[in-house]
Amino acid sequence: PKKPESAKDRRKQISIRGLPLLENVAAVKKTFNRHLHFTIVKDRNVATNRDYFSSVAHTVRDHLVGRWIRTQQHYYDTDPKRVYYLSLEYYIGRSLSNTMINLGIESEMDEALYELGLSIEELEEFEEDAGLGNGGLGRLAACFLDSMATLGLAAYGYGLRYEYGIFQQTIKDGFQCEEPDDWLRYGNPWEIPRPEYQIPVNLYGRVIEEDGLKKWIDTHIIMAMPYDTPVPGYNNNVVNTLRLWSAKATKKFNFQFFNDGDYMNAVSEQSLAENITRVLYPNDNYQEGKELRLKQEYFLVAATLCDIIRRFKHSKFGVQDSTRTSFDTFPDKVAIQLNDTHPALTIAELMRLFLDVEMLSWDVAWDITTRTCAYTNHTLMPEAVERLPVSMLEKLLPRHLQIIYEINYRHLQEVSKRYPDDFDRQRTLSIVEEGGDKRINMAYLAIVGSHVVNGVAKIHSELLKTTLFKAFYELTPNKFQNKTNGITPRRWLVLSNPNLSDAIAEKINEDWITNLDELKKLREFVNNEAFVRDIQRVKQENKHRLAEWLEKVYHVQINPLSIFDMQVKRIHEYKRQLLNVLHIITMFNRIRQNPQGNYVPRTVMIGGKAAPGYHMAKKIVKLVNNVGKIINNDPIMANRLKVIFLENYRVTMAEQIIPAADLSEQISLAGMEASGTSNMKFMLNGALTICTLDGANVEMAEEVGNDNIFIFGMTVDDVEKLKREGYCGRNYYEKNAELKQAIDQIQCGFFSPEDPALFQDIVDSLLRNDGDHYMLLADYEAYIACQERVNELYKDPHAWTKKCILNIAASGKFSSDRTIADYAREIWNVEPTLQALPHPHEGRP
Ligand code: IMP
Ligand code: B1N
Repeated sequence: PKKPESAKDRRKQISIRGLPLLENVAAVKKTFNRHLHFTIVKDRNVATNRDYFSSVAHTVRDHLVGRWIRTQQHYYDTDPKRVYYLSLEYYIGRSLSNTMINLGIESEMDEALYELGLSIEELEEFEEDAGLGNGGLGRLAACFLDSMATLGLAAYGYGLRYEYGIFQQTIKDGFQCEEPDDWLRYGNPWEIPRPEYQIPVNLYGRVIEEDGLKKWIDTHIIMAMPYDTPVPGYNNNVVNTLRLWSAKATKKFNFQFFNDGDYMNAVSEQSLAENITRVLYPNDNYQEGKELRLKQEYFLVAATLCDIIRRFKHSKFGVQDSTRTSFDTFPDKVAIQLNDTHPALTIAELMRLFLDVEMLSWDVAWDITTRTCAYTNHTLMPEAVERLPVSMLEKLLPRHLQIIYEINYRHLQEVSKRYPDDFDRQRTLSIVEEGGDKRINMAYLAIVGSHVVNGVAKIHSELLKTTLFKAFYELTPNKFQNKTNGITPRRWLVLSNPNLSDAIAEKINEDWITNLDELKKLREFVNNEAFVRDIQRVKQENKHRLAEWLEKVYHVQINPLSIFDMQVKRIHEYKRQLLNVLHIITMFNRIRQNPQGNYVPRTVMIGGKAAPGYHMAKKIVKLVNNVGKIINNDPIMANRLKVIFLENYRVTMAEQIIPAADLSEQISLAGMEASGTSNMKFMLNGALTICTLDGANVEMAEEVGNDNIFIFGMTVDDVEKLKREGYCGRNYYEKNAELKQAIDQIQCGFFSPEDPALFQDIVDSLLRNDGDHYMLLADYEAYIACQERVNELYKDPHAWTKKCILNIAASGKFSSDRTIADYAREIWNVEPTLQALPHPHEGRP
């Protein structure tokens, strides 16, 4: 096989970026040097690569500024309906390459740096990931920002500026350790602080009534300081804003101490208030129910709504003072999308502002609120549903609790009109859950307070209607919609896989970058031998590059001709990384049993973070590492089987590894994964998928055809049936000798000789009567058989690559542009457009 070329050579031959314009190259060099001098304040004798990175980032940022100001000015002039995406998470990753691509200045930057003797690839490595998210939900928000800007929507992302993002995972002796993600240590060139637009947020206090008006008094005040990050659209001169709030103590904070003259104490206590945005909660699909988390959620909601209302009032043709006094048009000018229930206090806070501040009547306020808000559900997992203790709300947000009670009272009145005397139904539909400790079901609040509720894949949206939200669906069927998730092809193809992008562009030009359905045209070339070879070559180069990197980092020799088999996602029992491990152990045992046999070689890569408090997930990490250690050091396995645990999996690593994948593992128990989005990234990058019929896998199969995807195991209906009949893991264990052997090895310490009982709890979770909620063992046999089908196909590289091409060609549906266009038309009532704004140097229209 061909050796990979140097990074520089590769970049030079990339055609999708076009040729650099010489005068632009000269300008870039000048700007770069100016920033090194005036912004970074270093000369080239002492400047380090990190300084060069900062200088490059500032140079690129300069290209955003004119467009950013112009775009915002344009919104101010034309006063379109604004779309507000509210999310506790934005999993952005790096911004340098993405910005250059969207602005179309990659080749110029490249050439200029080359002429300066620098390599942009090396410098890129100095950018920290903005890891303000846990996994799919946060990354989805980031893809949506890109698509909203690309589709010309007057959209704003609102979130929190965590000082520490998702922890850095290190593996010590096979165990996961967590280290703080101090991502702002060297500054963040993309953010602009806006201290002049700080907003006060209230917490605690009590409610009094005065002249028939409710007043929330004696509150603690914390300031919300906005930091703005530009969000460029692709090739359209649009730059939207992501506004992230940071908690700041007020001058008057702890004024008890100030009054007592205890100045030192007063100042040092300020940091307590600032804890609100200190750190991202590292849980995926799990709600912890901590007070600090509730503070984070309210802090985002309160600051954001204040900003939204300020912008609504003040919009209208060049007048500085408030011009809108009536809120009648609010739902025509404002759409608020709630990314899960995390910002669902929006419903209560909007009502509070309308009732107590703007003095609207309940009915008017409620009508405006529900027509403005829409809620996206991302999970059916019961442990992820936010149910807030009433006691906590009472203490932190007493006025909001009153309002929620009133919302529930009126809602239940409607319910009892619909279903007189059906008290059971009234209880199921209540936002307030009675019982031991009273709780507010935030999902129910979000449904009642929204005009649309959506799931994130077809099967998930159907399940919402028949399970979690059944009663609400029956009450208001028209509220329920589906919006199948998507990913941005800019980051997940153009940026991460330039060679594949080029190979595609060579055949069908570049329209697919903003219209991913165009990829369908590749079907024409599936019998074009030169094209098949091209696609094969690109994949092989990507694999070679990854193999070199893996060998360097993990000191394991990788067979670049083996199947690169990847499962990268948060470690969670429902995602069934353990099923993958059982397959690995089965392969291992087969090879040991018959070392002479002919095996299709595999390199299995598993990566992902376990929530720090999730015991079983951490054990799974340890198991993968231990299994890898035994296998990778067994000479009999040689170049036939290797197992790598990818340490500290994150957005940047995803970009690096996904283009080299042959096989994508999407093996959750049917009905558990709401959508999944890494499945889409692999498909777009020419990997084949082995999957259950869960989440968006179902629609991937629909798009590509069942012959071109490896489906195995129970369907949602099968799972239901088995649950009813009674699942017993032990039965499968007793009946299947290979399965039994694998589990026995885990149990007896084969993979943990230093501590034979180490994995007892894993084995228990699989075999105990009330264990294995995710029914791994029921799918084991089908999974192993399906993996054998994978091997068979891999033996025929030509047939394999054709299926890869058909997968790429069928992945158009999974562009987040399609997702956002659907949200725009079916929820927000705004029209997407690819029409560019004028270039900032052109005159104003
Ligand atoms: P925002 O959307 O209110 O945060 O404002 C963003 C940008 O829109 C500002 O920085 C201005 O460029 C423009 N803008 C907002 N309000 C006005 C105004 O009253 N007159 C002119 N431009 C405005
Ligand atoms: O959201 C993704 C989906 O593709 C995934 O299937 C889904 O698991 C994921 C509480 C969550 N659902 N719920 C969460 C994250 C953090 C948290 O504190 C729940 N993440 C998902 C995008 O739709």
